[in-house]
Amino acid sequence: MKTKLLAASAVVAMLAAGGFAAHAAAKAPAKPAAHAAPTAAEAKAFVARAEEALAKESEYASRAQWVQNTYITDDTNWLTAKANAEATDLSVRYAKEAARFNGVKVDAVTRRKLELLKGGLVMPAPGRPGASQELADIQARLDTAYSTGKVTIDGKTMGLDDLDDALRTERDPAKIKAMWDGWHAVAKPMKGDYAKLTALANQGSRELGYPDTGALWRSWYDMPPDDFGRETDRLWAQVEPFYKNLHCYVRARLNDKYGDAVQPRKGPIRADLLGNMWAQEWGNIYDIVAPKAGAGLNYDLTKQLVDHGYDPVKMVKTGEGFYTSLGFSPLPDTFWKRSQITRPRDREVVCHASAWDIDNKQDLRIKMCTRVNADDFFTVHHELGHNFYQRAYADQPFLFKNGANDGFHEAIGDFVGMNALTPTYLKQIGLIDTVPGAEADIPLLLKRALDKVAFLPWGLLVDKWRWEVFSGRVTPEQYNKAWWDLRLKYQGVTPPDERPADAFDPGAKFHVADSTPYMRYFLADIYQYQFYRAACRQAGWNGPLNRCSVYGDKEVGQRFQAMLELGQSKPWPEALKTFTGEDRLDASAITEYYKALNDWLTQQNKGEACGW
Ligand code: X8Z
Ligand code: ZN
Repeated sequence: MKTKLLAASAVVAMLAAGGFAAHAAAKAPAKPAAHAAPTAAEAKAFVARAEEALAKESEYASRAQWVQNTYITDDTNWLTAKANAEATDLSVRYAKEAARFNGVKVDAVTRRKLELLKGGLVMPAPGRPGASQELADIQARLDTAYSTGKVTIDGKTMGLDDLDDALRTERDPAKIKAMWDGWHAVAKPMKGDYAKLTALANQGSRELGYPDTGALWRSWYDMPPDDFGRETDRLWAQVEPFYKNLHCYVRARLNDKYGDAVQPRKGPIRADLLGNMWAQEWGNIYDIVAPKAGAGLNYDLTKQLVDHGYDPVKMVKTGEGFYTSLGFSPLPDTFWKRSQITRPRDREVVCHASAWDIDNKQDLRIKMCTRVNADDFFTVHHELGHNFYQRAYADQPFLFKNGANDGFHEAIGDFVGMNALTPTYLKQIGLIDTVPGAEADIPLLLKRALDKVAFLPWGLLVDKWRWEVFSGRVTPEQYNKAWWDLRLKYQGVTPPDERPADAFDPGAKFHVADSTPYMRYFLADIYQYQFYRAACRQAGWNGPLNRCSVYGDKEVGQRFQAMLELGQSKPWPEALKTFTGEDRLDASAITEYYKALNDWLTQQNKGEACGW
């Protein structure tokens, strides 16, 4: 099962509170006294009980999940599903009991905690006996199918991490398509389970008073769920013209390289040609789209990492170094002993990167199948952001041990990663010899935009699709068509071929198979630029924004830490304000950062029929 408030553990997996073992009965919510109107004192006592029990369960489940994630077998799946089912039951019961205090006047902290308890599940099961176990079993099957999926290409068996690696550099359209088709075929058998899981979670959400699970997910942002939906559209409208400009430019360069038969000059882009399985980040095809005129980027970060003898542990140490330069304490020894930094040789694991806080205190870990390349260099900073956030809010009460919202949690490490990718910083740590001059600004911006601006429509559409699925507007027969309709509408991409009738392409993405909400990454893609703009202002930077790095700036670090320490104790606009002075999501931070690139793209696109 998934709960949000118990998610302090695995940040990507957003998994459960612990299953409860022998002493479960003692921790079950006390039965409400029949007919008595509840009092504020009872509410407070209830919250205290819930926090204590949920904290214990969270640790139990985290440990089970860690073992399962790093050693997938029938038995670890069984144990984890059992723990998750028990934890779902417990959380659902607390959510229902919290609703008993709806009309009761209580202090602000207790009210916030009650609201968090009511909405704290990600995939709630209905209360009937056996439902939570059924939900947990289905989830375990989907997770295993995804994480152990294999594709055979030219007699070679490849897992997703191998495919991912190959897609970075493969430039033969037929070979690319074979890998893309192969991976999407892995998702086909998931469709039936996915439909069952959706129905179960919807029943559970309705019992908690939400129209469907999508409405539950939209209720996490300190505003009415419908307003949140509109916020995402407002933000998209702010960045859409820039995305279309980037799309137009990239499509033309792909057409130059591959010709009309592979990538026409007009219409959508073939989704498999962008250097990433989901066309979510395009930085790997920088070589195809790099500006011709003038000097370009004079280094390739992947090559620099390899040439400087980096290994995965050194990448993580380097990431930690950025945080300590801001004044954060080094990671505990247990982090280095217990993390999974590379893929173990002889067993199946969940390779999708995640960060964990096992005991909600200091047992922090990452779980990655790190490779020495620029993407993973960034991902290391991303994951450590989760860990440093977890540690910063470790002194909060259990229900506030979380990000101000889930977008904040995803944005912390990305903000640090943005700094860590600046040439100034790379030179400071000896990864490059010279900082390229002003002539490299457009190339630098383009490289970043290929990853970060290309991501925006994708970050938006994954949950647009799920919201439709949960609401019932999209039925299982329409899953795949609705998926590609959204991919066309927002990303302007199309599959390399007509899709088979039984395809279930959304299942080819980790977060869909794993039921991890995705709008958080769209939000994070905006917050991180707000954080960055604010940090650079605080640091007194007045050069081009993309050249700013706050490495070593302890004052900025201190202010940043002050925001992180709040955890989820305050509505997110307050947390945002403490660091940036702003209290709204504002995509102007991203359009400002890329202004010079957008102007340049407009020039380059003269004569092209942009759009699709
Ligand atoms: O899932 C992740 C992180 C773990 S929280 C590696 N990300 C999204 C993805 O991979 O799809 C980071 C960027 C978006
Ligand atoms: Zn993350």
